[in-house]
Amino acid sequence: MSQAKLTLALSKGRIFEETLPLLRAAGIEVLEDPEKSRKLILPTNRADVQVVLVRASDVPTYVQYGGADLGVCGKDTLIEHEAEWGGAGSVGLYQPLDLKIAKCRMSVAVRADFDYANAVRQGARLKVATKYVAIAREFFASKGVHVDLIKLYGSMELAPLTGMADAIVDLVSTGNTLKANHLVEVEPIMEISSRLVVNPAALKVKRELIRPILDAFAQATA
Ligand code: PRT
Ligand code: MG
Repeated sequence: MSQAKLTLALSKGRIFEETLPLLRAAGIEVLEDPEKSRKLILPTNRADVQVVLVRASDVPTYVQYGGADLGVCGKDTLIEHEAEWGGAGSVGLYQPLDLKIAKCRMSVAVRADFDYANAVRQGARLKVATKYVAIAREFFASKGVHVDLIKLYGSMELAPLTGMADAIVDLVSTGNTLKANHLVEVEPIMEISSRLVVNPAALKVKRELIRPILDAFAQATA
């Protein structure tokens, strides 16, 4: 009888690196280094577990459609993915654990010479560039601030510098990127960490494979 195989979706970089210790706690060793290999499917020490490497923003999609049984992605990515599908809870992804890895915060930043507080006080209409349009829309709506959102896919820092936007909404961890581009953080929006997401059908069908991993991850992040 062919054995069921478990597929875990991860993105290269910080999420892969920071998930490795959790996998190890579950007795799983990834056998290849994604920075050295061009492979997109990585074997592990367990014949019944494999890792697939996808873009960070594609992790929820892979798990939703069953291309992977489970995955790890930032809360930012999850919120934006769910917004595309009609809001929180609409996608039906099971989110059992905050893994407390790849931590950062979502913030508003502006050019050092832009008086954000004053612009908000005056009720000015702000041009805001971001990759995180759902989070930005919800945040400014809750403040009653009118914004024109400009969707970008990266290098948000450039938007205020070129005059295209008054502000950006982006992730900040050390603050070095903002500093290097003469931007200042003016308002935090939310704390971000990475979550485990599980396909609900997989959880039923592959329960005996998934359950011990959930338990080991829960213990390692407690
Ligand atoms: O890079 P790609 O377009 O493929 O996707 P991605 O940027 O979503 O992936 P990746 O691997 O960069 O980030 C994956 C997840 O890590 C994000 O979804 C966040 O949940 C989390 N994370 C944690 C971060 C950061 N910290 C972070 N600092 N993601 C991005 N950054 C970027 C930030 O956007 C900014 O450009 O790093 C820069 C700021 O860092 P500091 O240290 O200079 O403040
Ligand atoms: Mg990135």
